[in-house]
Amino acid sequence: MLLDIITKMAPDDYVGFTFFIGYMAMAAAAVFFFIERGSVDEKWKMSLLVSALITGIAAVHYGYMRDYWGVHQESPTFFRYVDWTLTVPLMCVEFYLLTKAAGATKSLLWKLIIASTWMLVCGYIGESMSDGSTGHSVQWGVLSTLGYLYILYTVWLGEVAQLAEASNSDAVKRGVRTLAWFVLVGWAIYPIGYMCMDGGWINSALGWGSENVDLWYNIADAINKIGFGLVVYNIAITESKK
Ligand SMILES: *C/C=C(C)/C=C/C=C(C)/C=C/C1=C(C)CCCC1(C)C
Repeated sequence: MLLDIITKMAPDDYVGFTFFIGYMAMAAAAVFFFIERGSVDEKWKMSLLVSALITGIAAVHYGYMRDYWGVHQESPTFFRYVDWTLTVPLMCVEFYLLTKAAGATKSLLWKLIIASTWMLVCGYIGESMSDGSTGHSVQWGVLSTLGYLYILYTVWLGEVAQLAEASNSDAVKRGVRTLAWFVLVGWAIYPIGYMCMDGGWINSALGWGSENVDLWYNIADAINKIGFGLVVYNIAITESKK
């Protein structure tokens, strides 16, 4: 099956290509973060383990998505959302772990997890039950965005930002600010992909077809999962050298 996909992949199947690259990059990152746990202090090992889990879970799903795309040439929406539903809450865990020493509570963690799950469930309904109409796509897109805005607020101005500011570590302060940029810029790429589906605003206004959905999602995942993990890694290494 896999051999078939490789030998038959069209040279201009750039979406298929990003699934291949995404798979390898996520797998390599997972191995890297896991091994590097050995280079940081005890209290940072959990953060690196979570980075390894995020990229590791993504690698497994990219394996499935690559094959699904190869066979059907269609968006692997189901695997995509299963992956996100596991990995985005884990990114919330990273924010919690980074600000825990400064007083982050479990309730903060749960609020972030609930907001991210809301965001993804609404997005899934928007995509998987799409009837190709703009009404459906916009309605669920807007509902999903409420969850996104809540997370954005929390990491830029709300509890996460305040705790990071109150922490006595420059690495944590700067690191959390960098991660907040990922949420603002990196995560904003996903709605672009979403709006490329049939009935989506970009699809209707600019004529970008639904094949672009996966291209945007794959680019965004590489930035947000590997880049995000590297920022966490950088904080851990800097703090461990003290
Ligand atoms: C590793 C995966 C990550 C960081 C995925 C993040 C996904 C989002 C921020 C998705 C957001 C969406 C909206 C804000 C509105 C339209 C529907 C979504 C789900 C694409």
